[in-house]
Amino acid sequence: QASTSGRTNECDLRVYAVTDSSCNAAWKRPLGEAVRLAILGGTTVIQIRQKQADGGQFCRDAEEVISIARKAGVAVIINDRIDVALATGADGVHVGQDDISAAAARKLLGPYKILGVSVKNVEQALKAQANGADYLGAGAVFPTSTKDTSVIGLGLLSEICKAVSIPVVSIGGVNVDNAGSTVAAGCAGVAVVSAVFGVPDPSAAAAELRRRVDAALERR
Ligand code: TZP
Ligand code: MG
Repeated sequence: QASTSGRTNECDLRVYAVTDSSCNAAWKRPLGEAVRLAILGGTTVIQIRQKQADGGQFCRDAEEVISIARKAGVAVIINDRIDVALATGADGVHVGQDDISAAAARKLLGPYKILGVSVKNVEQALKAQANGADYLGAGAVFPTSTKDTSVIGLGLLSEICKAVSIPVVSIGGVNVDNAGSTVAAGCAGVAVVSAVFGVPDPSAAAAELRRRVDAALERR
């Protein structure tokens, strides 16, 4: 990724779709098909999150998603697995607070891969930024059944956005109805699992999310 504004590893974070094997299974949609539909609707970045897959399957899935996404100019971020990201030539990695540290991830990735870090408060956000994160995922902002995690709400989300200079995406229970409120709170985009992959029409869902995010960005 070339730098366009002094910061390295820019990435269009407006509609950030995170894959989840359970959503794809529920709708009997193969991963590649789900990703194709999400991108067709206007998804700007894809994260592959395979909590169950072993390394081999994760690499094959990543290669397939990368080949689909590259043609559309959409970045692909790998959840947790730096080895999978490096082996497949993905655009970057996303790590949580219990994964390998942001500092270690940055060291392993080198300067030119995108590094995202999950945060729940201002302290974690500032630390991740200092340790080389390119963007933050803050949440869960709203209640969600996709992941067993605590809810931070819009107030804390806004504090996190104000505290850092890197972009923040909202995650957790984000949908078309509340996406705009997280952008109003300072987010550069929204990260979703079920709002795109857990619905009958991922393409239409991504398109509506994109409209809501773009409209909220316009109003800022
Ligand atoms: N991290 C914080 S909440 C969450 C993750 C991965 C789940 C988001 O899923 P959904 O379906 O968009 O609420
Ligand atoms: Mg993780």
